[in-house]
Amino acid sequence: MQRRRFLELSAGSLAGLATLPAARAESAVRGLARFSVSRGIQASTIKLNLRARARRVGILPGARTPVWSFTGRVVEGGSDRLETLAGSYLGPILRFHQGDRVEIAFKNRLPEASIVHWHGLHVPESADGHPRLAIGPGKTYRYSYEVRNRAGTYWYHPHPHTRTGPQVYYGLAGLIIVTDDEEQALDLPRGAFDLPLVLQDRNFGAANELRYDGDARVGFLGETILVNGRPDHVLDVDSRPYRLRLLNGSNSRIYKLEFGSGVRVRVIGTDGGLLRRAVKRPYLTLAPAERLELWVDFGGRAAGEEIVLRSLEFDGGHFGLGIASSGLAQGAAFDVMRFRIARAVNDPQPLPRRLARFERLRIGDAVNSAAPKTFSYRMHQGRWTINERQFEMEAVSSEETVNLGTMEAWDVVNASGSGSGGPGGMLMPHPVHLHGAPFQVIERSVPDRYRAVWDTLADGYVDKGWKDTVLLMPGERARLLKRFDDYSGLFLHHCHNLEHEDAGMMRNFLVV
Ligand SMILES: [Cu+2]
Repeated sequence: MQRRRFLELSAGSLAGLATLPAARAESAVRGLARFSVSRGIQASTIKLNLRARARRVGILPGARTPVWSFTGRVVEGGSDRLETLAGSYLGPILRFHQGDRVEIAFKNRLPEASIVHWHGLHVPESADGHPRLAIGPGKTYRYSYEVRNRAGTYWYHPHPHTRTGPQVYYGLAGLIIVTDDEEQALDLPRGAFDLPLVLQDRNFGAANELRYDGDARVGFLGETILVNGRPDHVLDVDSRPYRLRLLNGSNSRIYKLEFGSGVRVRVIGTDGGLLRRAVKRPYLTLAPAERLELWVDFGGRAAGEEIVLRSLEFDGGHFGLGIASSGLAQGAAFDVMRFRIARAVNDPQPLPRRLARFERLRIGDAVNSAAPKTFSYRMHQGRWTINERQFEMEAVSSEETVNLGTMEAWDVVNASGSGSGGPGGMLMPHPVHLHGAPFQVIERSVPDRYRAVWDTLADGYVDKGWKDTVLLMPGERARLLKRFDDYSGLFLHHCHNLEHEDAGMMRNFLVV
């Protein structure tokens, strides 16, 4: 009965709307389906005000849910640069063009310190949202940076030390969509056919309040799956191709995504934008903070037909350790959302054979090609560590110091279960995120004894593109090539399981 009500509410069906006050119902529908991607925006100067503040949003039937949200306003540069998602706690979508000069005044109206990180954007140290830059309640932080990234799907979220998990959980996150001239010239689905989908999991209490029962070992795993901040998400689509921009905005949950009933799906982009050519995968692995851009063809389907996007079962590697009792386990199967064919149309739009210029990095160009650095993610003496060290606000080790203008090879290793792993450190996935410019994954390996777990997810990896986050399943090793160009200063590398990060699985790197 209750579930049925959720469906009506989020589907925006007439029956559902009738149960809501008119204004709220209308905004809920807009929040679900209306995305107006502007065409042909040009690089210019953009000035925005962004606030983090408490408010209430109607998510479930009944009482509105207290959340923390980013809200924003364009001061200069055109109102189409900021798009509010009505009916969602998510912050506004920021739309940038490569070459934009961006100035953002971030005002903290939370009852605690915060700072914003522009996840995936290559920005100066002063604009990167390092925890040492966190500002207290009532204070303002001024960001200034140039958008240097390729066209792609990026995002922003808080980054204060020990409080990133709860702040993101209570609603502080938003998308950044960057375009560039190359992408604008490409015949990909646009406007209403270009849809961002932010996947998150949450737990709700009896008064519809968000319940944060994160655990420093497993992280947070919720039982209600939200898409763009809405439960039981149903999206009305035409029977034609779409571009879907997926962000895993969850604190800890990994998704293994599959579209039902033989829908043609191609991956066209990763964290750092478009691939050279589209690739096919049997399913899509999406770890916390990762993005995938898809070309999905609903062509040839009849009005009324529904396609379910599911997350399939996989081995979450937890072996029953500390899983939040109320939540779906890591690796459990569930439905994420449904697409409903609202209109049968004849509107084929073939997928371009070539998508974007793409420069493949070569290990021979790394300054340490003969001896890649190793960064080992594991539990050490009961704590989450990287090379047996925890986060310290200003500290940098010798291997964390790199020279400006060079490229390095880094081996990131999920060393669960080795040495003094301890019971809580065993077999936990770690999605590893590096700030600064994106990197490429040139190699992966896993020891035989972890192979079976790895095999349940690895066919869904997309390593051909630019990445800023790479999932390491237990025992897994990935070799990354990363350039340290443009900006010297102190940046971060860390696990993007936000509860691991908050518990210290984060370090600085210093570009000198
Ligand atoms: Cu981790």
